[in-house]
Amino acid sequence: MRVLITGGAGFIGANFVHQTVADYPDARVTVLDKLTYAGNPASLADVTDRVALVEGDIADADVVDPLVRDSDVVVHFAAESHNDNSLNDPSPFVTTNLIGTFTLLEAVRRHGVRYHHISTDEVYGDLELDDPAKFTEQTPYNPSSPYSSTKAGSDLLVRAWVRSFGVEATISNCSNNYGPYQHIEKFIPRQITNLIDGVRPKLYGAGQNVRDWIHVRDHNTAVWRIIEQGRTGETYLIGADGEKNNKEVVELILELMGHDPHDYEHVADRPGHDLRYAIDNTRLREELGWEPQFKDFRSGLEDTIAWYRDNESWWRPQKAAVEAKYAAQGQ
Ligand code: NAD
Ligand code: TDX
Repeated sequence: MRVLITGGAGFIGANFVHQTVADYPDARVTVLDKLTYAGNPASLADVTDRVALVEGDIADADVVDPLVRDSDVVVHFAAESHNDNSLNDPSPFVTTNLIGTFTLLEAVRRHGVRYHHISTDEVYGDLELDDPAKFTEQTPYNPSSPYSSTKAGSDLLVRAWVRSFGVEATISNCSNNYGPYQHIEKFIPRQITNLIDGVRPKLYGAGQNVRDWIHVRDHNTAVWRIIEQGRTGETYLIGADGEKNNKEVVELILELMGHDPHDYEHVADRPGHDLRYAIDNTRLREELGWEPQFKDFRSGLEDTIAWYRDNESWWRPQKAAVEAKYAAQGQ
């Protein structure tokens, strides 16, 4: 099996590459990654004997076409992925998330290659804090930010290419991931690395916003399950019943790292900040028999903290620039 993984030098993609190499010894793995600020070849350093890393842009048809032609399945993770960045400069979000996905879809259409599209629960907008509802595959799209709107647009392109051209594709929309190799601009690794540096964690606004946390390895086992057993043209929501508000998460990180759980700061809120995400994973469980393995958030977080402590050389080069950018926006 020849697997093309876009964005394989990013957080979830790199974890997916590691899992693929471990679980599919016969797979021939190629990663296509532009190596933006979020892509780090060091995340693949221990699998270089099994993985071909091609540096290139998913929006460049000349790069994409031969790689897709020589693949049996394309798993598309590459994206501009950070909401805060999309508020400062939406332009690369449009190019990568929309034109990049379009370019891949045209290539899989030409060559008849199986395609799996990685997306987010943010395409559904947000829920009220006191609403018992969760997102399902039937929830109407209602994205809030430039990031989530370009992800929503990319999902709709996939649906149209399935219906109009018979492309063999599946889509998954997952909730917030945590685990090793996540860029330190994101909430959990930012707070862990702040504490390593003796800096207090930063909560946007009142910290009441709720995210539905899933360990990245559970996300990726679900993706493989969908690739192998999912129905063409279908969407599967991925989540592990991990709803927590941001204040709870920061308090737990502080406690696990040996600090007073209330020793954090409130900083400027994110404009348009989505209140709450929550996934109903019934379809994934009942149709595909998937179950999360990392059911204990506390121990998953402990392992993640240990990873950032043990891998300072991986994140240290980025830390000063990330914090300078946040400081400039009062965060
Ligand atoms: P990330 O920002 O850590 O990694 C993105 C990767 O894509 C990087 O390696 C980057 O270099 C690469 N890339 C960016 N633009 C590219 C381009 N034009 N051509 C080729 N490569 C390019 O992102 P992530 O958190 O790993 O997210 C991966 C995917 O999962 C995204 O599609 C994201 O929307 C989705 N997702 C993420 C989460 C989450 O919690 N992080 C949750 C649900 C869905
Ligand atoms: O310093 C911070 N303080 C803070 O309170 C940061 C960086 C974030 N936050 C809040 C904002 C969110 O409510 O924490 C929550 C999580 O923030 P992010 O890590 O930026 O994630 P989010 O915006 O929820 O989006 C993530 O999950 C869905 C990923 O970045 C997306 O790619 C994915 O689609």
